[in-house]
Amino acid sequence: MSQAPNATRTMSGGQAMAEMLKLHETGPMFGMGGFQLLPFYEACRALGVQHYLINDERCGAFAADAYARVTNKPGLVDGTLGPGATNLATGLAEAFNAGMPMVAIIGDANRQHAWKNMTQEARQFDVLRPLVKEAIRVEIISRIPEHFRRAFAVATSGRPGPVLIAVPEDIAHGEHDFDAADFWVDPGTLRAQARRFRPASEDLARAARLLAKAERPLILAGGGVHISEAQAALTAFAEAQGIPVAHTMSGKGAIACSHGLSAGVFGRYSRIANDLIAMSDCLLVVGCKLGEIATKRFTLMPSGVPIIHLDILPEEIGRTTRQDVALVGDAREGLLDLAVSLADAGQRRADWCAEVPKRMAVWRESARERLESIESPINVGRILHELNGVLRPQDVLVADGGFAAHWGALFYDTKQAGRGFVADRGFASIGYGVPGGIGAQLGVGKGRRVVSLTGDGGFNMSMGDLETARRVGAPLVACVFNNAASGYVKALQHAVFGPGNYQSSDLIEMDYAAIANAMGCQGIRVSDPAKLRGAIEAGLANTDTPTVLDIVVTRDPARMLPAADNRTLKVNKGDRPV
Ligand SMILES: Cc1ncc(C[n+]2csc(CCOP(=O)(O)OP(=O)(O)O)c2C)c(N)n1
Ligand SMILES: [Mg+2]
Repeated sequence: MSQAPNATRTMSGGQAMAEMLKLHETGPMFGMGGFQLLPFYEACRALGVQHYLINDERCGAFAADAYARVTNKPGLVDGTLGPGATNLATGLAEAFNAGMPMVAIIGDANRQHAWKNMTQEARQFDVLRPLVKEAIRVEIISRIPEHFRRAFAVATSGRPGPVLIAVPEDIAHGEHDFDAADFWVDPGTLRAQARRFRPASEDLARAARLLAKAERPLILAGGGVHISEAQAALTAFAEAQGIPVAHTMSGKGAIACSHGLSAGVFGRYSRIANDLIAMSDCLLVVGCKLGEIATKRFTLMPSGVPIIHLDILPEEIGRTTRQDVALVGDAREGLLDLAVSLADAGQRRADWCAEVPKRMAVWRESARERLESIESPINVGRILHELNGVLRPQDVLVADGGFAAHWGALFYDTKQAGRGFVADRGFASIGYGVPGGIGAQLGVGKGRRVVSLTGDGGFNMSMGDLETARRVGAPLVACVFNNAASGYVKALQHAVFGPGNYQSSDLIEMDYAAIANAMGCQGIRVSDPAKLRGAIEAGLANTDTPTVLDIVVTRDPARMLPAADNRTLKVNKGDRPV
């Protein structure tokens, strides 16, 4: 009996790529074209796959990263052969270190002529390989559907991360009779967290025993809580067990900052959390790498106190800090499992929990001078104070890689659990504020507003993409901390080498409001702290164009940091460095 041949679909490699993206129900893609991927661009147009031109591929990767942070859907970015591809490096490193799902497509040389001094050729695959979770080069056109499924599966499962797909020109432009049945997707891999798994039962039992007998336990929450969408489970667990929650910069919003059990950020900067760590008799670390900043360069975690570490990546546990119990699994599932193993203990620990609002009130009093400062140039603390007053629970604050993120982490209060604070702490590059704001704003939609904080140096790096923000209809409000300096660097030079000893850390004072206005955006310069709130409100009220608030902040390098940076303290041999 003759068998009917499988139905085929004749299409270009580029068409097959766009078709696979459409099937994966992806959000917007950011990129800049070149010859190699043109059939893919044409297919995106024809199929209605949303694609936005960006003015710098690094910004494209940042926008994709921020989009992924607020949606947990893979961010999408592309770059053309050569400089387009290599420009992705910083953004890929961010997504890799932060565990953000991303699919990055790069054009590659036509294999008929590759490595014969083709224009724009370089060992780009080798450059990007260490910065991604998986790198796939398409060598056989018929395998495009399989490779795209694989890319989404890798990007969204385990610790999510970026996946690189390199597509040679002849593959993108070539035609093939694809097997129609090969155009399918696994619906379990459209977004993170895919493929959840739970910790081993004997490890859960050991963890539950330690927690049950603890009198002053503390949860240390990292960005993994957001990737796992474990915020509700974590809040319920903390309430039922009577356990305060401290968070890293990426973990802000694991529990609402306004919640009575929120102890704020821990690590290099802290309100009360570092003190609570010192007082605690059992630490439960959830979805957190315990890296340099979270641990104050590996000095913060007390010895002799039991530590339970729940993480989806087994090899991350114990990497920086000794632990007593390793719980390998998804944060949400692990917390739900722990919850059923433990009797409620909220009442028993009421005194311990009461420490949090009590200490927080003392901290707030000590911070009042910065939060309510009337000084001009403006104190950055005052900006955060106004944002705390104006932003709604569903809004998102994005922070650039410099000290904007540190001020934001320390002083900003989220009003509901969730990723309401987005900071590029995977790689901490400056230049994230504008593109991160674009990606976040497109991710959350216009009903929610996005404010981004950036230094003038970071803004200088990426202000070309204000044009993108305007074109794609992302009305973010970018607050530029205008200190006419590479401020973090100047502040560190001040602390380490002494007043006056600054090298290559001054900038010309620019009028960013005028620049924004000239770019067709709303620009407002603010030098009077009393006018801050009105300016922020004017920005939020404008959903037609992006807004730039050019905020003149302190020029004094002794007062730029939110608190002392432990790396600058003079240390004598034998002393602890903090
Ligand atoms: C791409 C990149 N280069 C250098 C750094 C090191 N760095 C950290 S903060 C900072 C100062 C940035 O200046 P600005 O954006 O004006 O922020 P400010 O600290 O003045 O608020 C620098 C250079 C970095 N994080 N990223
Ligand atoms: Mg600056």
